[in-house]
Amino acid sequence: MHVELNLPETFNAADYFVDRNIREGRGQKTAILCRDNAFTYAQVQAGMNKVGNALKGLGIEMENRVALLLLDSEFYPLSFFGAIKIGAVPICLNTLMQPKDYLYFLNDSRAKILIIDEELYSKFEPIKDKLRFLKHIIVVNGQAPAGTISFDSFVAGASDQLEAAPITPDDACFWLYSSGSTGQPKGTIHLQHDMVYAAETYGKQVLGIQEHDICFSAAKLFFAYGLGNGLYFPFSVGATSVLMPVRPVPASVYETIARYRPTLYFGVPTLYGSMLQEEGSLDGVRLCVSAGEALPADIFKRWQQRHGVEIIDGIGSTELSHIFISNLPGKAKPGSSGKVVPGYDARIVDENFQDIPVGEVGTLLIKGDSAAAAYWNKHQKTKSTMLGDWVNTDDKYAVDEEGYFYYIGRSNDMLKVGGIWVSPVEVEACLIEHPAVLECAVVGATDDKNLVKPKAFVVLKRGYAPDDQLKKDLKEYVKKTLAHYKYPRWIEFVDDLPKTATGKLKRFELRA
Ligand code: 3UK
Repeated sequence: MHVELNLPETFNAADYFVDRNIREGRGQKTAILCRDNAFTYAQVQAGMNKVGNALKGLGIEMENRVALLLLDSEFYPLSFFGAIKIGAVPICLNTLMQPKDYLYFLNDSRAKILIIDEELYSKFEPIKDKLRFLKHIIVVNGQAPAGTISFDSFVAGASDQLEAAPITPDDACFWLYSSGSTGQPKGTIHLQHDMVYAAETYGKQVLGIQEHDICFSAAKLFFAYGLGNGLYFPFSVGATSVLMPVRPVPASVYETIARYRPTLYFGVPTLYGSMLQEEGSLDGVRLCVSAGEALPADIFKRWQQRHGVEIIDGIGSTELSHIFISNLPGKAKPGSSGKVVPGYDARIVDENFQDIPVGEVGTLLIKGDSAAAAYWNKHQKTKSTMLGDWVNTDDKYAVDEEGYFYYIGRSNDMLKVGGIWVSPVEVEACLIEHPAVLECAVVGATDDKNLVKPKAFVVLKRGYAPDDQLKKDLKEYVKKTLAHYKYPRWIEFVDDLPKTATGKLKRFELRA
């Protein structure tokens, strides 16, 4: 089912998500709660306008990319919407990556300016001389190192009045990088109308979000999931968002819930699992949401028993902006991803793209107007994913007679670990550089909570002892070389690896 947005010919998402709230009388309403501060919509508007004017002052123009490497704080909405308001295109970068990843993101996107949190600067510093297009670095939340501009001096003297750039619903709006099992991450180009579509469909019809809601997303704003939860869903109705700059662990999350009493809480399965092992309450929360990877039925049931609140699982993707199949409050089927969200259509197809009967497993295709336009400068990948109206999710799914969808697995080797992509190929390429490793293979294995984590099978070079110390060393090696969540939780030493006649690794044989 398609939902008609009827947006005007001239449309700027920053005007829609920020300025409209002031026009509709919500200027004094709290938009953001962060650390000890509250920011009204009028304050967010003034800050956004200052950022927009300051970007213009540095020569940033329409369609230029503005890279954001930011923790969740009030600087996120100001920078994100400040860029969009002048027609520039923010890129929300994952803060958990390593310097070499930032080198790629910044050169691939040709961003002219980076707005970075002081706490993350050390991950950028090693690559700063290798950037071919970056001209300016703005540092927020701390001291500006030599060669950078502090946020305060960036906006000093900038006006808090700004006319929105007269762009269209189909102009580029923001990018997110999405990773695959092979090749570099893909800059996923989203348009001005995409956030509106997700807010009108999932936001209003599944969450039933309203002005009096307070959202808290443990999943960060740089994820497509967190960006909706913590920014454009609440801003679509003039609600409030709690932004937490620190790492989302059970203690920080329970403390934030107790302090700000959100009504909607958004997490990922791994975090729900670890929150069940710690003390804490959920007073005030009316609904919990899970996405990123399948929520085990056991976690759903234990959460319901302990907190008396339902977790609704839904599947979304970076390419579709947000969730397109979801359980509905009060109607959740544990272990299922739920039903198609109104506004989207789903097909389950065979390898020839023919629809297959109910109950059988096939590839999930999704249609809906929050889909990305293309991957930046990746023509072949764009063609194999964006199939006209349909997006190929590369997920294996089956649907039952009642229309509930069941996640079966990926059609490639990618793993979802704590809701974030891990490419087995990347972890293997890292392990192989360790002096002790001759060959290795990485697959997904399930932990005691039935959640997937990377496991490595390792063939050692002659002269290395297969002991626990070496297992520890190998884990540490990956942890410090790649983003930490990618490290193998288990290492198994083997004499050889299963291969095809042509020497291709048979990864599927190693899966438990
Ligand atoms: C997997 C799930 C089973 C699935 C996302 C909510 O995760 C998000 O986006 P990504 O691009 O990954 C997309 C892929 O992740 N997946 C996500 N949710 C579920 N598998 N059950 C689920 N509930 O393989 C999908 O193709 O990182 C999640 C909203 C926005 C998002 N971008």
